[in-house]
Amino acid sequence: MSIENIFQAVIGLNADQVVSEVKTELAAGTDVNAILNDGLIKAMDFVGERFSAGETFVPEMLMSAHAMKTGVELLKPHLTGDAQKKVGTIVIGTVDGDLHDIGKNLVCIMLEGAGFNVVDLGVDVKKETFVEMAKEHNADIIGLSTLLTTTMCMVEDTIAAIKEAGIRDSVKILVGGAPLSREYADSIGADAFAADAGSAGKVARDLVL
Ligand code: B1M
Repeated sequence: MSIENIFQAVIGLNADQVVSEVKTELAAGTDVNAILNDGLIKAMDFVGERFSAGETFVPEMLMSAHAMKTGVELLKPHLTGDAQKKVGTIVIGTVDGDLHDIGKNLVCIMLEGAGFNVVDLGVDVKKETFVEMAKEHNADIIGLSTLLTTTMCMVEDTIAAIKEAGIRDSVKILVGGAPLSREYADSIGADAFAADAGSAGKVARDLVL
């Protein structure tokens, strides 16, 4: 019932209420994945549907996104295991031209939970930066995220840059984001595709273990 309050707080653009409701649920011992999936993520999906239908607009979407991110921050310590041995390093970011980071940030949390050292480059990341950072951190995996159909081509461009830099044989490439698919990932030469944050940890582990 109170997970419904979290849902309502996100769609109601109320970050303070998200904080208090999430704290209440954590204190009550509610499953963290239920808070994440049935409260925060479900609310963001709902906001997206309303946006698509022209029933809500960018400023409201931003405020809901802020409210959701505030809730995710509270969940973070509960989603990641602090005593886990690192299984590898992943350099991850949202590709050039794309500013969406909520999904990518969730993926980062799940990758940390799966035991990775995560180097998050943020949003609007140039292909050269992915290459430089992968070299600097001796990355096992490069993770490329995009939410826009207009920036899907930057995923392919970044993979080309990784090949040109001569590091393709030493890194695996994981891609994800709503407009991508396994078929598309295969067609552009990525090693793996993860449909959501829940599967990203396992997919990434399978790449390196
Ligand atoms: Co934007 N936006 N947005 N937006 N936005 C979408 C993506 C859109 C589908 C909405 C719509 O029209 N229905 C649409 C894209 C349409 C298209 O490309 N064909 C869109 C648009 C058009 C735009 C703008 C162009 C709007 C405008 O200005 N006219 C603009 C673009 C700005 C830019 O990037 N250059 C824009 C801006 C914004 C905001 C800034 C307002 C805000 C982003 C805030 C932020 O991220 N900090 C925003 C939001 C919030 C959305 C929606 C509503 C929600 C996205 C989201 O966070 N979903 C979105 C509609 C929707 O998706 N329903 C929309 C929740 C998140 C948990 O899911 O991001 O899919 P998702 O991530 C999942 C998986 O995809 C996967 O795991 C994640 C967790 O489960 N995943 C990976 C993601 N990355 C991965 C990487 C991996 C593996 C898995 O490995 C590396």
